[in-house]
Amino acid sequence: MRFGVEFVPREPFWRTTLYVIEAERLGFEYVWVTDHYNNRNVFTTLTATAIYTRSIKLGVGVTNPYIRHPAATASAVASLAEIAPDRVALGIGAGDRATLEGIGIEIVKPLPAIRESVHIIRGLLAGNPVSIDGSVFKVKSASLNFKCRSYIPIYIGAQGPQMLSLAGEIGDGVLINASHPEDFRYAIEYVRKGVEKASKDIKNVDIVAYTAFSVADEEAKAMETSRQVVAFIVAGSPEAVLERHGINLELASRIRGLIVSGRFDEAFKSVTTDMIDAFSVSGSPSSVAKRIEECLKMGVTQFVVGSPIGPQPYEAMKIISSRIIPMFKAV
Ligand code: F42
Repeated sequence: MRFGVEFVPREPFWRTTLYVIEAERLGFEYVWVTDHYNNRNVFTTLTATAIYTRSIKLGVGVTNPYIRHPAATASAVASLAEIAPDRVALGIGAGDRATLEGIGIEIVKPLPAIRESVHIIRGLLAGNPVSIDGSVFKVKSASLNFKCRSYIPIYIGAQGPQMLSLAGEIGDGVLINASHPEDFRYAIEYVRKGVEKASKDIKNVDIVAYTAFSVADEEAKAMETSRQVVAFIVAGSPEAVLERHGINLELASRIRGLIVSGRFDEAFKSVTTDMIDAFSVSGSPSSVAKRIEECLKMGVTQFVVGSPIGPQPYEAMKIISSRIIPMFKAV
């Protein structure tokens, strides 16, 4: 099992860079940086971390085909790979609806948009001239003016069934935004469908658990730290997902209403332990290790610890490095 860590570049770049230097020292194999227009830019963040690290893989986790044309994304990742050869991975997804709509960008035909984006990006990175008369992208003839000398695996950030299958079909990997084994059971079934459609071997697809995570020796403290992130996850979760975890729909919609109206404290207070259990991996080292084990059994091949990581992120990364990663080294 590979371990990664996710950072949302909300903090000054030097803090994220220090976290990534520490993550590399502690044995994390991947760092994934999220991409939302209102946070620091994912490519400048990854460039800074590339310069101060030697081996940790640098993942765009994840961009989308609407904020930037796929040909421009190809140029950005190829440029990053020139700075950090053979260390870059590209994650692309439909984009966060609320964030994009906030700047007037509509998510249109997400499935063809992702399929066509991957076609354009893969072609450009391979050094081929690309033309496509797609239902979202029309490209007469595109090519990069420089060679990309690294292979850059393309991961699809996916949650819906059709996107999950598309990820299995065309992706080198899939980043599944979830924290509970039942969600991975559900998701991997669809990924498998796409893998079979492309007559691929699922062993060649990196199945990534992109979790909300919090670990501390004190279970209650770890759980408490996830409360805020879980409130936003509950607010954004489709009813089918809430029902899968037996979450009270009325309470979930109350939390959604509180968040939309900016009454965050009340929203956070309304989060239940069941919600924290369903939408995060939170607790003591032994309880999170048990959850990771369950995800492994579902077919997860990379486990990404996402925000908040723990009450003290540095302490939490040290706990993961010394008491959790070694448990899964051999598997
Ligand atoms: N989003 C960001 O903006 N930034 C990030 O850094 C980020 C990180 C991230 C990491 C992992 C991950 O899994 C997701 C992440 N996301 C991030 C969220 C991601 O960008 C998407 O918002 C999220 O994955 C939800 O999208 P989805 O994969 O579920 O796809 C959506 C669009 C969806 O509704 N899919 C449906 C499905 O079944 O998969 C199909 C929707 C569809 O195709 N509808 C058609 C249409 O044309 O709209 C019509 C209906 C039909 O069936 O044809």
